[in-house]
Amino acid sequence: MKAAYSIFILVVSLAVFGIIDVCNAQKLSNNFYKRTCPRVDQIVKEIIQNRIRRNPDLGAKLIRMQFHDCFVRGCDASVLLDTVNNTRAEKEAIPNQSLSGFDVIDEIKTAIERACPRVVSCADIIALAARDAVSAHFKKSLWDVQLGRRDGRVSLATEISGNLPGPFANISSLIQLFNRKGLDVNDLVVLSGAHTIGVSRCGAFSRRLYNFTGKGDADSSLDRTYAETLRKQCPNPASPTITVEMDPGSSLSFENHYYDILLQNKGLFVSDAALLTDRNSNRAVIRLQRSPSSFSLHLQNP
Ligand code: HEM
Ligand SMILES: *[C@@H]1O[C@H](CO)[C@@H](O)[C@H](O)[C@H]1NC(C)=O
Ligand SMILES: *[C@@H]1O[C@H](CO)[C@@H](O)[C@H](O)[C@H]1NC(C)=O
Ligand SMILES: *[C@@H]1O[C@H](CO)[C@@H](O)[C@H](O)[C@H]1NC(C)=O
Ligand SMILES: CC(=O)N[C@H]1CO[C@H](CO)[C@@H](O)[C@@H]1O
Repeated sequence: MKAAYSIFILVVSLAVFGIIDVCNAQKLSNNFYKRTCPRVDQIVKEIIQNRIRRNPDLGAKLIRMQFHDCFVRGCDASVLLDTVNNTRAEKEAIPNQSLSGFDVIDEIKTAIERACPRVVSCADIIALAARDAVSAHFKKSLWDVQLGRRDGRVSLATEISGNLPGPFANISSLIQLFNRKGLDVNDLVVLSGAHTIGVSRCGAFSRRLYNFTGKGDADSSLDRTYAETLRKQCPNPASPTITVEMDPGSSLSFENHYYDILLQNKGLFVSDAALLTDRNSNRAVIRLQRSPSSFSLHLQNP
């Protein structure tokens, strides 16, 4: 139950802190568009519901997009901008090559512009769409989204590094990068719980399977049986087009199962496994794992 609430509160804090601290100190509110675009919530919800039927994995795509947006220049939709004048945009950077869902945001933006032109920011649309897509398999919204983010005009591929952690990040650099956004160790552990949904390409972790220290070995912090399974799924280190579920068998359900996996040494990335290597983050993992009722059960029977 605690896990449910923490995930709930902290996913929101990602959205909120991103703008208050990093962006333009604009105050967010629950009724930001009450007069100027009262149907904004409804428009987003309808389009997401339509899309989810064809793409049940849309929640994973959009919450990851929000994470990438918020960690570079605050939650300002800079992740959506295209390259102009040969200055490569965030989209072009390697971590973004596996982002998707841009067409969904475009569809929503088009519908909203028709209803209330030039009022609603793309950053708010990303936040609402991510919430609604993750919540789609539940009977109600999993968290509140406050609105009022303003869009930026700058997007630089060079700003990914130093802001977004990579899958081989150790615990000290994870803590440092999150700290820079006003997020603490507990926030790091809770937000990493988003890896309970979605997939990863082999390339983001296969070094752990084949040649971790340069001696043709596997990462000893990874469960050996699980490593064997992963080698079968990713038969060569690059396997660029193959993806695997990050929370096997449960990658469409948003609950605290990620922490079970972590404690069995089956976290997929070095950055997942790293959460066990620090006293405070380890404690947070155990606390979240012990939560008796799963996220979804709790929310369906409040
Ligand atoms: C703590 C640092 C984090 C690292 C190092 C990290 C890294 C990654 C990587 C490497 C992938 C796979 C991408 C690929 O296939 O190439 C991934 C996927 C994903 N990440 Fe993270 N991530 C982090 C935190 C987060 C956070 C805070 C969220 C959201 C709140 C998030 C949500 C997701 C989701 C949902 C996916 C699956 C996307 C899909 O199915 O397409 N991650 N992450
Ligand atoms: C791109 O370059 C053109 C021509 O040099 C210039 O007029 C325009 O302002 C530039 N656009 C941006 C976004 O920098
Ligand atoms: C963690 O990673 C950072 C950045 O790659 C590196 O500078 C640092 O030495 C690493 N820390 C440990 C304890 O391995
Ligand atoms: C493993 O890594 C080492 C050091 O980087 C390299 O010399 C070696 O060729 C690699 N082995 C394989 C099988 O790729
Ligand atoms: C979604 C997206 O824009 N992906 C881009 C990521 O970067 C590569 C390489 O620069 C582009 O080809 C992709 O289009």
